[in-house]
Amino acid sequence: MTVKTIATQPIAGQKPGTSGLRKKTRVFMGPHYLENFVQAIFDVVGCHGKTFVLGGDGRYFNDRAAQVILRMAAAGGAERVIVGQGALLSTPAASHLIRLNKTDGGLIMSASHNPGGPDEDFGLKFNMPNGGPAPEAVTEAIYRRTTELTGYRILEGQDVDLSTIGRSTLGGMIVDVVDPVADYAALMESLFDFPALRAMFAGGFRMRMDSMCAITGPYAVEILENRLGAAKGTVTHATPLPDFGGMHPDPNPTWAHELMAEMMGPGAPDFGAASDGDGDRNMVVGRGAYVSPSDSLAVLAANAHLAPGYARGLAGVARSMPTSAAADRVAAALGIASFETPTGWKFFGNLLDAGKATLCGEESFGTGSDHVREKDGLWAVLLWLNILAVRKESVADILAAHWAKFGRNYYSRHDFEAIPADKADAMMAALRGRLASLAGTGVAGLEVEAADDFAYTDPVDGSVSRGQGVRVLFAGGSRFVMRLSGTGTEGATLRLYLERYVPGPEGLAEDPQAALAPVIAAAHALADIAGFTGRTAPDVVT
Ligand code: VG1
Ligand code: CO
Repeated sequence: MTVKTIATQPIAGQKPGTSGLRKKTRVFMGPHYLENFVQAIFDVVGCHGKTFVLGGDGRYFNDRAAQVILRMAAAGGAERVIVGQGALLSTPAASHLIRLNKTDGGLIMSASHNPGGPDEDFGLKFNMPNGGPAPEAVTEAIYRRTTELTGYRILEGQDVDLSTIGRSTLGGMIVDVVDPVADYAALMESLFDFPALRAMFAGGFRMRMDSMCAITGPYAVEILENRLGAAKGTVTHATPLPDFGGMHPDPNPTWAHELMAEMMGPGAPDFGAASDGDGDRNMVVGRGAYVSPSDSLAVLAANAHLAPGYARGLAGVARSMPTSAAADRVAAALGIASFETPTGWKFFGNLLDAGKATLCGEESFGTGSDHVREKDGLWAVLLWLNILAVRKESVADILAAHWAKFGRNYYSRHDFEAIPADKADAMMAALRGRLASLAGTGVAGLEVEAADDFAYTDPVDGSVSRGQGVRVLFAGGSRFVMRLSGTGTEGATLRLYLERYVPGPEGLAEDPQAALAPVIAAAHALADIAGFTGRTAPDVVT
């Protein structure tokens, strides 16, 4: 087999966002697009003699992209690539395989919660030897490399059979096709009390897990139904499909509406959950009780010690800046450190590696721990189940008790999607321009206490990330945050994050949108969202 060098030119816009490079699938399928980006990754992280993990969430083009990446890895002299059978791996399972096999990193094919299909989205990201998403310095270097490429190297050869578990070679490179589920399931079994969970299911506990036709299907069936004895059919939409069956695999009340309807309806099971395209997000719902992701992180932090893997307690808790401060209150009560990072899991990596944080979470339905270096949807579901098995209370009761003890951080995120990018940029620029003069002024009946553009200094390596979101803090502790999404592929998505703290004991059972109404009004007035974008109401409320 011969290695060919194909002449190419830089392709504009190959800049990784919050989590890897995401574009329309047809863009990724365009001439040299995938190849250029993969070559830039290998040029930056090195390829010769290295071992990588490769897998994706099964979306359209996943199988073809895997074959291209394998041929390019072989051309670059990689020693070995470990591939999930069928080129499938959930993001947390890929993170685990990278760590377990002490590899040099991994390539994960996914656009995560974005829809899939020929007319939807595809994505690719590189994860480091620690199993976590490449930090900004590395993604920046990859981007710079895409702007100067003149060629890429690829092996001429046939497709590798990825449907059969076992070892083969491609040129001089070893290809190990592995069961995508087995090692991950073993890791979960090492963290959680599987006998107690089996007993709970055997005792009649009922659950619904909506895998949204995405990657967690096989994982959830194996763990929940096969190993824990949940009733057959507990996992719905369990077969990963190239277009996710037309579903939008984003586990929130809007897109997981089937699950929501069942959980809020008569005869609801005890517990419900959903996960996203690549399996790193989770939504958790009790019977008649939706759990906001920020509250979920706080409840998990307060109760993690009930699971064997966390029985020794937590070193610290980290959350992204727009995530509510509910977890901070738990950390303070536990006497452990809390950290506030920019949006995106790559910012948790150093804290986890340094042993400063054990649990991390984002308001965007992401929770995880130091067991891998990604957020992990099924892990969060299993930790909740473990807590339920020990406490033997309903989700609603656990939430109510949590708020009674810590007070409640009412929280909501409003997304305004597909705004023309220039309008969104103008709005953010205008708001940023006014930040310095906002403190002390009044808006819609609230008084601004402080306003800034969030900057983060990594406590481990000292790297600084600026411009991570505008935050406006009001007297009394309410706040809103505004930033533009870094994962979208069409126009700009404005994310407006809203929070209001109520200490209790009164006022803990309000509807979040009603409780947040003053903050919502202030945000609209201050940023003039309607004036800049023409939008008066969000597309998605979570
Ligand atoms: C969104 C979320 C962020 C998350 C990221 C990747 O980013 O807000 O919290 O880390 O998606 O999640 P953005 O830039 O669009 O706000 V996933 O499950 O899409 O890998
Ligand atoms: Co995801």
